[in-house]
Amino acid sequence: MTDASSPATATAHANIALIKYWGKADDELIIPVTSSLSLTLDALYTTTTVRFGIDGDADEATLDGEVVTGKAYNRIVDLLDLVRERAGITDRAEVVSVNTVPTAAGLASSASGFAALAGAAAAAAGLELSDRELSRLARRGSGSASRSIFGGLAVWHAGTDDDSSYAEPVADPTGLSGDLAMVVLVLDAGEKSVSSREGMRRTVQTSPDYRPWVEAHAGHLASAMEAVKNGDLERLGAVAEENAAGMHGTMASAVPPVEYVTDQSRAALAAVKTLREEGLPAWATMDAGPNVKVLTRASEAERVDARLREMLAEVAPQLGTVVAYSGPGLEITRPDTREAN
Ligand code: 2P0
Repeated sequence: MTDASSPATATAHANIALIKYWGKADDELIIPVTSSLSLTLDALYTTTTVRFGIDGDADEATLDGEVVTGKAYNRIVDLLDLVRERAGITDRAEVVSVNTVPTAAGLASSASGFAALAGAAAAAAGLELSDRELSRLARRGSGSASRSIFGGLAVWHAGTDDDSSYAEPVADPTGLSGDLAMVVLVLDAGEKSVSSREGMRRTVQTSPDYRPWVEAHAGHLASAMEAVKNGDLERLGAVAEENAAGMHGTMASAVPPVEYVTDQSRAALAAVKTLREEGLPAWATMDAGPNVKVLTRASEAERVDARLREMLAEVAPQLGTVVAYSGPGLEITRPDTREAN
């Protein structure tokens, strides 16, 4: 027996795409143009508690103790509406969310945030959803959140409609995900100048390089999946770097350009290349911001981190780094239910 008014808490971890999602085929349902492949990270996560049935006629939300307003608030309400519709309830909810991001800020992630919200809201409303259904629900909040339902390596199948666009774990016969690490170079912890939503819309509509990138993308994903199957980190790293560079190329030729890459980002990308020349496993990827994420082998991660901090000390004195490893999928707890058992 579930009680729709009892709270539920969910924790979801951030993920970084190795093969990217950039561009929507359907803005409303968040159906992407391309499928994508990601690694969920242990060090970065969001914990969210949702309770339906509060007094008043509006949902309430806080993030790290601050009241959420504006667009961010509206996106939370939209996701709660989907859950209410499905559960057949009209109750307003209280949402309390906490981001855990060590050392430096600026990595607060809509992926972990909407995955945790989807999990907590569904459980608090008494819905029993499969991981695939949770992935589809999280996707409606933020595309990349579909992947944060799962730990380790996850693939988000683009699909063509709400039913067919979901993420799932990638078969990992050699246990490669356990050998992976990501060194996150936090060059700038501030708000990004152009939201990824606006950046991808502009890229799809105006960049002459967008279609060629999409055409190359299927080959990148196939190559990455083959690399995972064979436990081939070198191949995975090389294709991830190529796919991300291509994505940023499409942004550079958008009108006006979507510019996330800074001089410091370029210095970090050059440093990663130098590390490879020194014989260390290191490949760079970037998302909708100036920070550079470096894929490496777990056993080499501390060395890669130390070398990068050394090499970038002069050009980026403010640099903060986070060394992250493969993290778990969505965890849901319902305090009241557990007590009853
Ligand atoms: C990704 N990014 O695959 C890509 C690579 C950024 C660059 O997913 O509009 O916050 O909410 O679906 O998921 C960031 O986009 O965008 C993102 P919406 P989201 O990780």
